[in-house]
Amino acid sequence: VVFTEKQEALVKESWELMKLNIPDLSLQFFTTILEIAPAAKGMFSFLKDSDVVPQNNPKLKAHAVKVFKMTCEAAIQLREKGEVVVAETTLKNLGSVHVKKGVVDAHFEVVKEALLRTIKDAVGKKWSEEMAVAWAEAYDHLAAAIKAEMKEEV
Ligand code: HEM
Ligand code: ISQ
Repeated sequence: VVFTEKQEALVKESWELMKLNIPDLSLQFFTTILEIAPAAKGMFSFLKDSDVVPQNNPKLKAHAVKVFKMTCEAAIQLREKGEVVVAETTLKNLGSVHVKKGVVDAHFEVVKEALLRTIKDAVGKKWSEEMAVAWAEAYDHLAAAIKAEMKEEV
């Protein structure tokens, strides 16, 4: 894969802007996932006892931030070595959690779309198609690693 310095810079630059507003962005990210795929509601423990998205759930925020951060790290790795390598223990855990929750491959497209919309809102005027492509590429590689691990799980 050819992932350029420019692409890495676009991802890092937008992540720096996103960090300024983590509470709102993590909620927006999660809400957008459920807007695109309402059926996914049942998979998340944050929604166990309610129909509405909790406004201040530390676990929701922590998981959302991990998705942002891991995608950003994937971009850096793609630039540095042309591939995404997730630490073995992290990958094992993610594979097992996602299989247990009933996540399937198609859900990864939903999360990607929600991620890209969240980034677009977060960066405002700084948004570009090129920025979206860079995030999408990094995400696809990270998602591929998790999906492969999920297949090992069974
Ligand atoms: C949990 C990351 C894709 C649904 C998690 C956790 C992380 C994470 C870090 C917490 C794991 C733990 O509890 O130890 C990611 C990343 C993804 C991804 C980096 C893609 C690159 C997806 C997709 C879905 C999904 C596609 C399906 C819509 C869930 C659910 C949980 C979870 C249901 C459990 C949340 C809970 O109830 O505690 N994910 N995820 N994830 N993820 Fe993902
Ligand atoms: C877990 N996995 C993927 C995306 C998420 C978004 C918000 C909260 C938890 C998540």
